[in-house]
Amino acid sequence: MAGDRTKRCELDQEKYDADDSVKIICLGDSAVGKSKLMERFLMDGFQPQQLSTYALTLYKHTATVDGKTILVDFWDTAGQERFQSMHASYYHKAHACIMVFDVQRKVTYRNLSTWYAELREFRPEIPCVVVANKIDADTQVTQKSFNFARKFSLPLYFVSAADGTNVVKLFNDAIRLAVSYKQNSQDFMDEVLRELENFKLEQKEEDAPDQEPSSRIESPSPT
Ligand SMILES: Nc1nc2c(ncn2[C@@H]2O[C@H](COP(=O)(O)OP(=O)(O)OP(=O)(O)O)[C@@H](O)[C@H]2O)c(=O)[nH]1
Ligand SMILES: [Mg+2]
Repeated sequence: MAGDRTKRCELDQEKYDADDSVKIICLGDSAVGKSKLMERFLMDGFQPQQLSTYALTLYKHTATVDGKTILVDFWDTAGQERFQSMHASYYHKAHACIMVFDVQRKVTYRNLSTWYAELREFRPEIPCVVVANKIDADTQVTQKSFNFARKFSLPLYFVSAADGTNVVKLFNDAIRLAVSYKQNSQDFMDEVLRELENFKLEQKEEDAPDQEPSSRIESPSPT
């Protein structure tokens, strides 16, 4: 039971409305190295064994951006086909996206367009970065040009979770992009959601005419 409560609390997405909290999601095919990149950034470690992510893992991180403490939740999902396409709540309130492919497997690069289309369906405006992972296995690949990133004007990072190349830079840039998106968000969907929330609040007030206005919008006091 306590476990259930913790889970609900962890997945409570209202916290992402607070100024100091951002949500960054990770997308890409299975085995491109999404989880290993997270582990490299957060634990500065790399265990080569393959343990495919089951559905969803949340990684928590605290960062300092322009002197301000920011709580970052990284959402890491399974790239396996049996989990595609993802539930809308994975994208809900995300402030940035890290999209990964494996430089050794062309199909994972080709599939970026499918991941990107789904991302844009739910989050039309959030910053997205493209990540070419596993460059330790083929350093020549950094000389290649990858049109996908250019076509959509997305930043491209050549990284390696195995030896750590560019991993810290990638994640720090993604955090900065998420924070700046949050501060300047013009996202149409965000505005629609805000409008809907205000509308619901107004409706509630109309439905409860006997109560004092202040008591209607207060949160329940902690017990
Ligand atoms: N050589 C090399 N291997 C890597 C690198 N990053 C990940 N791998 C290997 O690739 C495999 C898959 O890595 P994961 O991080 O589990 O991949 P994932 O994208 O999280 O996969 P799913 O959870 O199934 O979606 C593992 O065997 C890792 O050891 C890298 O930078 N270089
Ligand atoms: Mg994984």
